[in-house]
Amino acid sequence: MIKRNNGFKNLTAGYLFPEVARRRREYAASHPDAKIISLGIGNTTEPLPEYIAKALSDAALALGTPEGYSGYGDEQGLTALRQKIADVFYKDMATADEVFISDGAKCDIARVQTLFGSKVKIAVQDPAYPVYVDGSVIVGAAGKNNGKGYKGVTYMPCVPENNFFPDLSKIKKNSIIYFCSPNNPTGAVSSKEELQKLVDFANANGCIIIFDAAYREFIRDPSLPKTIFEIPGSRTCAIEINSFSKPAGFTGVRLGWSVVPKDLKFADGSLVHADWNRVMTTLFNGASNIVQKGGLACLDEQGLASMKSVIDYYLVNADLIKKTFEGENFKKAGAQVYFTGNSPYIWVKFPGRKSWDIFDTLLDKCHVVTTPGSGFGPAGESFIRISAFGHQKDVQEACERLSKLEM
Ligand code: PL4
Repeated sequence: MIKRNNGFKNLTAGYLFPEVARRRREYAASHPDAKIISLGIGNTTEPLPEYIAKALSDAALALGTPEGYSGYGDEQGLTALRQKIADVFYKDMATADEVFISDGAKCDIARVQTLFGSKVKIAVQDPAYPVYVDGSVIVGAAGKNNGKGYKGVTYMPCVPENNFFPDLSKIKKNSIIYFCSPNNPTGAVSSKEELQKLVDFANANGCIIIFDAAYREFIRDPSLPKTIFEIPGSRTCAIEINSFSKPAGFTGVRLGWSVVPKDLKFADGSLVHADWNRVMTTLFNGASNIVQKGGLACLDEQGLASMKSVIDYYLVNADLIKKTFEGENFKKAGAQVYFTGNSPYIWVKFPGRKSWDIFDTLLDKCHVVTTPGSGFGPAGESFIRISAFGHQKDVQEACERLSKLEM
C-alpha cells in the first residue's frame, strides 16, 4: 500500500475556516431560532457593481459566437490584463511579463510552495493567514509540531508591544518570509520605513519575501505603501501576490495575480521568474477567459471607481464594529481594540482569556460569529478577529446585540 504523505500526518489541526463554519452549523442546529450573523470568515457580501457584472455577462455571451469564442488561453493570462495590472498597480515598478494571472491569491500561495520545495526554511508573521504555515506543512517544509509550533517555521510575533512589526533578527538566513500588509488578521499596515527594513534584511540574508497584498485597496492613508515594489531593493528579494477577491467581490468568481521580478535570482544565478513561468504553465491552465474580461473591466476608470465605493461601504462597517468594541461593556471586560482604518479586520484582545472561549461567548450570547485569534498562530491567543464584510443592516444589528452584552 502507498504510505501516507508525511506532510499530512504532520498537520496538527484542521483548517481554521471550515472549523469556524462547523461550529456555527452545530450551534445553529441546536438553536434553530437563533438569527446568526457572521462576522467571521472574510467573505464579501455586496453584489458585483453592475458595470463589472455586465462585462462578465458580455464575455460569456461572446463565447456563444464564432468571432467571440476562445478555448485555452496563455497559462500566464491575457496579455491585455497583464498589461493593465502592470499599468494600474505597478507603473515603473514591474512590467507586464512579470505579472502572472491566476485563479486567486490562495492558489498562488499554494503554488509558490511547490516552487521552493520541502528543503526551504520558513518565517511567518505570528498571527498569520493560516495557508502560509499549513501549506508549508503539506509540502514538507515545516516539519513536525513540537506543541509550540512547527520545527521548520520561525514564528515572528506581531503584537501590540512591537506595533505589529516583527523582530527580523529571529529569521534564519535563506528563508522564505511570508509577509502580509494590510495584515490579516491584525489589520496592521507596515510603513515604508518598516518595509525598507524588511527588504534590506532579505537582501542581506539571502531571503525571499512572499508579500501578500490581498487587502491593498483598503489602504486609505496615502503615506502607506500599497505594494512591496514601492520599496527600493525589493525587486531582488520579493514576490507579490494579490487578488480581485476583496476589492471586486470576486471571492466566488476567482481571479488573482502574482508579480515575479526578473531581478530575483536563486543561489545558482537562475531566474525565479523562469521557474515560476514553468510552475504556472505546467500546474495551472490559465484563469477563466470570462473572468479575465471581468478583471479588465475592474481596472477601467468606471470599474476602479465602483470597487472603491464597495470598499468604502465595508470600511463604514469596520468603523461601526470598532466603536462597538470600544463601548463601556467591553472596556469593563478589559477589551483592547486594534483597528487602523486601512483594513477590513478589527482585532480585539481579551487579556487572560482564550480566543475560542470568547468566540463561544459571542456566538452563544449575541449569535454573532467571529474568528478566534489563536487559529492564526500562537501570538493570536486571547484575541478575536471581527470581519467588516457583511450587509450594513446585519452589521448594525450585530453591533446592537454586542453593545448590550455583559461579559
Ligand atoms: C476563507 C491574506 C479570508 N475559504 O480569494 P483569494 O484566494 O484570492 O484570497 C485568499 C486570501 C489570500 N490572502 C489573504 C487572505 O486573508 C485571503 C482570504 N482570507 C479570511 O477570512 O481570512 C477568507 C478565508 C477562504 C480561504 O481559505 O481563504
